Amino acid sequence: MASFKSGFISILGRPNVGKSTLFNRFLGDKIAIVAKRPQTTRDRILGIKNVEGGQLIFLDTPGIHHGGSELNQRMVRTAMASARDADVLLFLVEATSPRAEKDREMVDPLRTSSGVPFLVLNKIDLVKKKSLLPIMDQYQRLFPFKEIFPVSAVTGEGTDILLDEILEVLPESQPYYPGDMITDQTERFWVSEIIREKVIRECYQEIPHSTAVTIEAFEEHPEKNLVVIKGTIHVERNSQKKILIGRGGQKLKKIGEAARKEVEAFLGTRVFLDVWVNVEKDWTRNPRALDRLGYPLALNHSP
Ligand SMILES: Nc1nc2c(ncn2[C@@H]2O[C@H](COP(=O)(O)OP(=O)(O)OP(=O)(O)O)[C@@H](O)[C@H]2O)c(=O)[nH]1
Ligand SMILES: [Mg+2]
Repeated sequence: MASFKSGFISILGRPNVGKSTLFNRFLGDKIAIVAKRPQTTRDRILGIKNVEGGQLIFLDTPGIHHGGSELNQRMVRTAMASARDADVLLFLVEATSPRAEKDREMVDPLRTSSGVPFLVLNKIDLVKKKSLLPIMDQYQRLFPFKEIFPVSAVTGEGTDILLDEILEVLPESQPYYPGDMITDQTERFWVSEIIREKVIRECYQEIPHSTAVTIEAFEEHPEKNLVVIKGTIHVERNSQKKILIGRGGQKLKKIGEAARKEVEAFLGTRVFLDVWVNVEKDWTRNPRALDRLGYPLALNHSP
């Protein structure tokens, strides 16, 4: 009988390099939220891809960065934890702004993991092909990557080759998850992320990293082809609440509508989405508030 392969592939790198975009590309679905802005992903997001002869379990992670708040530190810890036991590590960098020297400490999590390290040079759709070789050379000197893959997560260029090589190096193993499962995140969590994405897209200038979203109710009414969802956007200060709501409630309405449309398309039902705003003073610095709002200390990802 042909052997079966399965394992965990952790996607790591600085904020905004395209980790979540690549993750979604592999999974063929928008499982993780994406934004033009850095520090969008805050959790370890798991996505399962079944192919002939294998099951690939991708872990999208928060961008590795230095930041002051407890939230920032927990995000980075989450990323590090997902590297620890991974079988393959995809270290993502942008071909548009290579900085091998500055990435010296970024590759630290690769040193302490037994996973096979691949360098993924993303966003090659934005640069001339001839600029790639010197960048690959710089990174090869920085760390003994097993291989380097130039890709574009947006166009898909190079991603099939990368997928084949990942499967190649995965260990022989039974699948970890049932064949019909695509993620371990709940619909509730996904909806909270979609709302947070719309907030980032609408209000990043004014409220860059101060929002969290919780879902208080998620009631399914199949007989009416309807799901009723109640969510709360938490901000750190009163002034932020005002910005988020906007004049005459316009901004919050826009955020709610954009989120509702996407959730409706995803769930395939009508959705009634009720979104509130709450001030949770300085929550990004408060360990107890972080626990409550969905950002506990990093756990291991193993099933
Ligand atoms: N042109 C181009 N843009 C890309 C590519 N990959 C990602 N992007 C864009 O880069 C931005 C950041 O993408 P994300 O996938 O959110 O990046 P991330 O690494 O997950 O960011 P964090 O979660 O904040 O760490 C988005 O605007 C993407 O559309 C690519 O291959 N080419
Ligand atoms: Mg991300």
